[in-house]
Amino acid sequence: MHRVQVVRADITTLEVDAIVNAANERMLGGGGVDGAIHRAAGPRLRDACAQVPEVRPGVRCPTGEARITPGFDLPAGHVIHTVGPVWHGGNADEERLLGRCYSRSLALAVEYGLRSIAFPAISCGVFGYPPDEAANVAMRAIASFLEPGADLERIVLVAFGERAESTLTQALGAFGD
Ligand code: AR6
Repeated sequence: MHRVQVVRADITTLEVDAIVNAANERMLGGGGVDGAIHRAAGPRLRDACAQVPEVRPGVRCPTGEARITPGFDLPAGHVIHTVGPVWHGGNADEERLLGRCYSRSLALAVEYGLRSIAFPAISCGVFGYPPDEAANVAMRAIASFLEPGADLERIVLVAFGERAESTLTQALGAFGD
């Protein structure tokens, strides 16, 4: 896991090939990190999102999947939009769906030839996923993705605050190097 690091930051400031957005299925913006990314990327991001085809009415990106757009005014070249599960107590397939957010986002990054990617704590805000459990899911998904030797050079887990930083650092530490 030497390619994985925890960084305390506002994800919209990071100079990486892609930042991941914790979006919703409509993909037209929202609150939390989604709102911050849309504000920093400028209105062209919403236009690009609107052009992503709907898979069913009102759904551009189903929960557990990912879509990619340019980053426009962001320092990051791309935004990978993924939709985490809403926490319903842990027995509603949340863990599998959250893991898929990470693996699908990483797969898209590799497909586009990207070398660095930064993730926020998907589902850990409005969607209510317990941050310590989510951090372990994230590490497991990343570790199993990296095993086959994917080309990614740098995977950043963004901590938005001190508590998030210690949660993520602890989860990463449990995986060793
Ligand atoms: N940089 C990094 N992390 C951030 C930032 C930032 N600028 N701002 C917030 N976070 P949330 P969710 C952290 O609620 O739970 C939206 O309305 C925040 O502290 O943004 O997946 C969407 O449109 C938290 O740890 O995403 C969806 O409807 C984490 O990002 C819904 O919220 C995720 O919090 C998605 O909910």
